[in-house]
This record gives sequence, structure tokens and C-alpha cells, in this order.
Amino acid sequence: MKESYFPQEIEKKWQAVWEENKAFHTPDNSDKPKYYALSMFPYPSGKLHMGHVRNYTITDVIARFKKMQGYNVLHPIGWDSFGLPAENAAMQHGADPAKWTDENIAYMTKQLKMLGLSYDWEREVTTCKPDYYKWTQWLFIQLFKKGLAYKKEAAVNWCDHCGTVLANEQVIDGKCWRCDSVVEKKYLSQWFFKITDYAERLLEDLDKLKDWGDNVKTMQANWIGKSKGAIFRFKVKEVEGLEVPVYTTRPDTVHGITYLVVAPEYKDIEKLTTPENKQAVEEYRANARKMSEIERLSTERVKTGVPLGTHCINPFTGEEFPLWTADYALVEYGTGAVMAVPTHDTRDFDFAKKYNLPIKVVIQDPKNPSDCKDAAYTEEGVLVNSNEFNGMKNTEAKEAITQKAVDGGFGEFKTQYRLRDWLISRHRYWGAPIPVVYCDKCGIVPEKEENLPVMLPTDVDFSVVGKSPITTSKTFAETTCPICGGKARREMDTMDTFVCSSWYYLRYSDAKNDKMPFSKELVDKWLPVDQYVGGIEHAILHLLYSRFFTKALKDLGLLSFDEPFKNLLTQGMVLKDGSKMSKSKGNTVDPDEIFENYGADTARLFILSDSPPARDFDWSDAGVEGCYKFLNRVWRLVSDN
Ligand code: ANZ
Ligand code: ZN
Repeated sequence: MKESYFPQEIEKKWQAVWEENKAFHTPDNSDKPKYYALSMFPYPSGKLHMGHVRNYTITDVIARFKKMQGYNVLHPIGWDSFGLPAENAAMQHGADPAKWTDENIAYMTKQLKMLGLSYDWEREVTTCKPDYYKWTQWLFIQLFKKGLAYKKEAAVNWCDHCGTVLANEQVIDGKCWRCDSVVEKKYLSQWFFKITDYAERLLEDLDKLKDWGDNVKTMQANWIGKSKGAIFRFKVKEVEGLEVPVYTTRPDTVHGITYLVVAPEYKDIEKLTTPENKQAVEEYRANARKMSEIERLSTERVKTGVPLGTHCINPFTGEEFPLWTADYALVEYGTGAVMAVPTHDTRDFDFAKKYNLPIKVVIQDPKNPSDCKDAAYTEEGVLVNSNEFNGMKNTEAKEAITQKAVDGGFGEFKTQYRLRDWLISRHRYWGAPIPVVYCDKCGIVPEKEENLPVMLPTDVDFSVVGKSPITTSKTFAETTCPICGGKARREMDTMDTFVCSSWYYLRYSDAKNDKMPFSKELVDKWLPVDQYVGGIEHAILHLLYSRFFTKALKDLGLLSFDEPFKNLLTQGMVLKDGSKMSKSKGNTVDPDEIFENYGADTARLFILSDSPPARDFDWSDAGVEGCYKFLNRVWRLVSDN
């Protein structure tokens, strides 16, 4: 044994031995109990950053520990390798996204090996390779056949900077999750996954996830956003046969309605507008279209609106009240129309004040009744001015009033979710092509399974502006219809990369299968993942989508469990000087330099020793130095004896 500690030598030596002996190869057949340790797979951006180092070191330690405890440990790695950066690099430098990606993967693979991670490299998956995206496409077709993938014209989130649509989950506070630009609305025909069919199960099953942090579960629950209330339908006085339905969580306030608001994009708004009001309404709507979601929802902004000129009749009281349009009513939520009760809702109160609309108190605190002249009363109380419901507690009146609407045929009980369907089509090149064709005779037809993968064309021009490079291919669009054999056109959109990452953890169980995405036997053997480790930024996006995929694939009979990740650890961030390491702040530490100067073990030790895995962690050069000295001491202790 050498007298001094030369990590660069000793680490290389053992890494070569591990590689030669396939020390981390995981057999599918073993008498030992299984354990599946998984890190969120990286995007091959070019180089590892310290966040990666922390994530993978934590999982590696768990994997090695479980192995020593006698488990047959699956600890795989792969690449989430479709997506915008490769395409942008191609557009800026004329590089081929495939080549750019391959080079990055090669470099980062070297780094992962240098870090001494105990991966079974034989199970490596790369989402941009045809042997993987073939199965992403195959899964799309199964979802399509089940009615869980569909196409519709919709107002979608548009990021002009990225030149792409975004799923709702990718819009954070009205801004693009990737570049922080303000997101606009656009009307486009797009593909969706029907995640809303699973809203209730996604919510309920959170209870089963005993070893997930409460914060992630709460974030998912809020995102799914279940609320209980009622739908009431109001007849329109001026238009025979037309009704406006509203969704409310406060049926107890129905006798206090003094006006009704529809969203500027409400489908019947033109029928509801009188000729005298037409011009003002048109102008208001044009303005609303130009505004971003973030502006519209801002709580600081004064609420605006215009009257439509028509009226609704309250079926409970016979009272008439005016119809307005205002942009605080959102077209995608509930029915797109709101019954306004200024006395008991703050938003409605501000609006009524501004436009001098009447107010009517219907809930009061019996000990301290308010006339609601200065502010809305939003607490619990007892009903007043509410006919036969007077004197009832408002919490009880909710059900009684809704029941009256049900009996009278003008309403029903309604549970509502905030969750929207997942928009998965992207107008981009570097993604898995959506495997459908359009035939004039047969309509939208999925590609024949034996023709998969629908390959990404390579004869494309990356310098085009304002459209997807895929549209420049001379060979891609034209095809034949899988049903009638006639001429047909291919779908030009590709899938959101979050589709690829929604099932990669399943593929590791059977990474080389070329007959199926995975065999049922192996997927049921290895899954669910026993310990998943990754960033909190995926609390909603990736983790919700993966849970949805697992449930949908279970319903398709492809697997037998309904939650993919038993334990979840969201590791904290790596900070430097108190703020997150980022290129733009110029406070990054390059893992390569640490490996070169101190060796990977120092990096691993330091990143684990300084704070608990879930907490943020402050990088310090003195800390690295300290760990290095410690390892030197350990070395001497062994070599001296
Ligand atoms: C009358 C009412 C009276 C309301 C009251 C609240 C308080 P959550 O809990 O988030 O589900 N609403 C319904 N549809 C809307 C839409 N498309 N755009 C904007 N607001 C909408 O919210 C439900 C409440 O949000 C509903 O209950 C409705 O206002 C409003 F004292 O109805 B409420
Ligand atoms: Zn056809």
C-alpha cells in the first residue's frame, strides 16, 4: 500500500476493476430480495453540476448500503435526452441535435464513472434513441385506443421565447418554467392526455404514499384542487331557451346574487350581448385576449368588466339581475360563469363597489351582524333574506339549498377539480413524433404498431424560423393510411419530453426488450421503486405525470401496481454563498475540478457530511479541504498499520 493518499490513482484503479468484473450488474434472477434505488435521470446538457453530484451520491450510498445488507439492488441510469436545448444548439450553431446529444452523453458518462457510482450500465436507457421512443410511441397508441389521448382546439399556454406551447404544469406563476418569460394564450389544435379522468385516484392514492414528504403531497393535492359545490342553471330573460350554468362552492349564498359574470371567452357570450352593448363588449374582449394570464389574475389589479345588456332570473327568488363579462371569470374553470355575491365574496365586493352594483346580505353572525357596506363578510353564519332557509346555519344550508335546486331541476351537486388535461404536443423537432396519420377518408388513424418507430426525419433544415424544422423534411409528411392504404399525412408535432420521462423507470426493469416496452413479469418484479431521489422542482410535473402513467398502464393490463415510487426523497439544493449555484450568478463549482484536485471520494464525502440530504447545503472550499484531510488521515491510519 502506498504511503500517501493519491485518490486519482486509487479511484481509477478500482473503477476499472468494477467495470471489468461487472460489479454492479443486477441479475433478474436472484434468491435475494429486490431493492430498487433510483435517481431522477439527467438531461444531457453537457456537464454534470453539483446538484447532480449530490443527487446521485445520495442514491448511490443507499444502493451500496442495501447491497451490503443482502439485497439484489437495481440501481440504473439513463438520459432524458429529447428537448429544447439540443434543438436550440442546432439552430444556433448548425449542430445536429443527435450528435450534440451523443457527445454530451459520452462526456457525462465519463463523469458519472469518475464519481464511482454503482450503476448497472447494461440497463442504460436513452429516450431519444429509436429503441426507446418506439415504445413511447407504442404507449401513446395504447392510450389513444383507450380514449386517453385526444386532439382538440384549445386556448393553450404559449412561450414566445421558447417558441413552444407549455402544459399548465410548466407555467409557474404565469411564467415559463424554463426561461421565465411571461406566458401568453394562443388558440391551437393540440394533443392532450386525459389525466383528468384520474384526478380522484391521483388525489386519493396520495394517502398510500406514507414515505413521501408532506410538502410534495400537499403540492399535488393543491394542484389537483378538488372542491365540492353545486351547479345552478339560470334562465336568460331576453333569450328564450338559453341558460347560463354557474359553478359555486357557496350554494348557501344563492339568495344574495346581484349580478352574474361570464368570462370574456365564454362560448355563448355573443348570444348574451344586446346590440347596444355589442361594441363595448367586443372591445373589452379584444383587450382581454391581449393580456397574459398573470396580468388577469393579479390580485393587485383593479377588476374590470362591461355589462352585456341581458339579465338572468334567480330560480330561488324570481329576482332579475344583470349579466356582465369580466376577466376575473376564467373560461377554463367550472362553467366559465360566476354567480356574484358581493356581500360574501371579496372579489365580487370590489367589483360591485366599482360599478355601483347592488348588494344583499344573506349570511350573518347573529351576535355581531354586519351590513357589509364596507367589506364582504366571508365567515360562517346564519342565513337571512333567504326565504325558508332563514335561521339555518350556512354550513347546513349548502346541502339543503342544492337539494332544492336538484328537486326543482335547475341544479345539481358537483365536485370540481382544478387539474386540466395534460397538453402533450409540441411544435418542435427534437422529440418523439406523435405516431398518427391524417387520412381524408379515415380521419385520425394511429400508425400500425409493426411500423413503429415513426422515425424522426434527418433531412431537415434547422435554420427555419417560426415553424418546426420537421416541416421542412421532404420525406416525412407523406405516408399511406394504415386503414385504407390511401394517401395520408403524418402528424408533425412531437411529444412533450415529460411523456418520455413518465415511464423510463419502468423500462429499466427490462431495458433491452424489443417485443414490448417491458415484460409484465419483470416490471412487477422490480417495481415499485423502493427509493426515488430527485429535485423538489418535480413535485408536480414529473411526479404527477408518472403517477398518472402508472395508473393508466395498470388499467391497460401492462402492470399490476398503481403507484410507481414507494419512498421519495427530495434532496435540498447546493448553495454557494447562500444562493443556488447557477451559471447566471457565476457561483458554480465545476465537479471536474474537484475530482482532479481532491478525487471523487472527497466530493462524495463532503456533499453527504455537511447537512441532511433533504436540506439545502452550502458549498465551502474549507469544507472540501477538511474532507480531503480526513480521507488522508484514514489512508495513513490504514497504511501505517
Ligand atoms: C358564489 C360565491 C359566493 C363564491 C361567495 C364564493 C364566495 P374554488 O374554491 O377555487 O373551487 N368561480 C367559479 N367559477 C369561476 C370561474 N370560472 N372563474 C372565476 N371564479 C369562479 O372556487 C370556487 C368559487 O370561485 C365559486 O364559488 C365562484 O364564486 C368562483 F360568497 O360562487 B363562488
Ligand atoms: Zn384512410
